[in-house]
Amino acid sequence: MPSPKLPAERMSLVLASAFLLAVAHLPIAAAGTPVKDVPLMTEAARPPAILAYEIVRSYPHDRGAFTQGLIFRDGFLYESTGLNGRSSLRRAVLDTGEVVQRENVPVEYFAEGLTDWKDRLILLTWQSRRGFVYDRKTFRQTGGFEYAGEGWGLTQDGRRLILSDGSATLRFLDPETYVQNGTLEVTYQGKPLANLNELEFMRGRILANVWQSNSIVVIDPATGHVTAQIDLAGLLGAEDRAGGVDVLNGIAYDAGTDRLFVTGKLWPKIFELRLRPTALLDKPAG
Ligand SMILES: [Ca+2]
Repeated sequence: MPSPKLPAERMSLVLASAFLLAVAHLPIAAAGTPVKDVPLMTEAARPPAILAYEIVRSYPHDRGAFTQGLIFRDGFLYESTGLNGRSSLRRAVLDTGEVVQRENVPVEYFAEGLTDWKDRLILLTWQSRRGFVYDRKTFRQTGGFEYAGEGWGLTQDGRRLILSDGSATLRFLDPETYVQNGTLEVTYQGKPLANLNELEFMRGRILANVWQSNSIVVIDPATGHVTAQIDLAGLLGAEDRAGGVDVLNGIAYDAGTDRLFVTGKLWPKIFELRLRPTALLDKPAG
């Protein structure tokens, strides 16, 4: 008479049988191997990772600047400011905040996003459907172009201009002809994310302010998915808010030194931030 099996052995037999049954019911991939690691949710619906930040330094910023666009090139900050009658294009010294060059935008225009392409600066306007092109050194206007709808934020990825218009859809424009040649719908946990505002291309990702929020979102340019988020609600202290400030807006990246700068409309400071973990910002493989 065989000795009765111990409960543990019985259990392992039961588990082994259950496992075999389960395997038998797994969907079979084309190659004949069972599909493994079925995700609990789709990639699009996955909550974005939270990037932590630390303030490396802060720099002075003109409290009268209603910041709409911000970039860092050749050691200077270039900034566009909005509001009718107060719209301008500026070159500023980072360390002191001193505006060393300025071109006012005609009063009928409300300036918006700003980026560069080669030796040009390209400026959007809010509802005039008109872009302005300037020589980056002299600030002399060298051209212009028309586009449909509104203009909010502007950046470029080395191949295309990327424009936001307050909706969840980013538009790609040819940087030589300014003709639209593509779009990208931005989604946050699978749902369209509207109010995308100032933009910056950084390490293969699109960073975007979201109007009236204290967060910057990190967008995968291949899918439009928001893969990470930086919560900056605590960035500006109470003493800096005194006197009146508007929303967080303005992102500039210096690729040469891997430095990230952020500010807001009418903010007295520009902050240099260090993000963690930076691997989340790296260009996806492939
Ligand atoms: Ca920017």
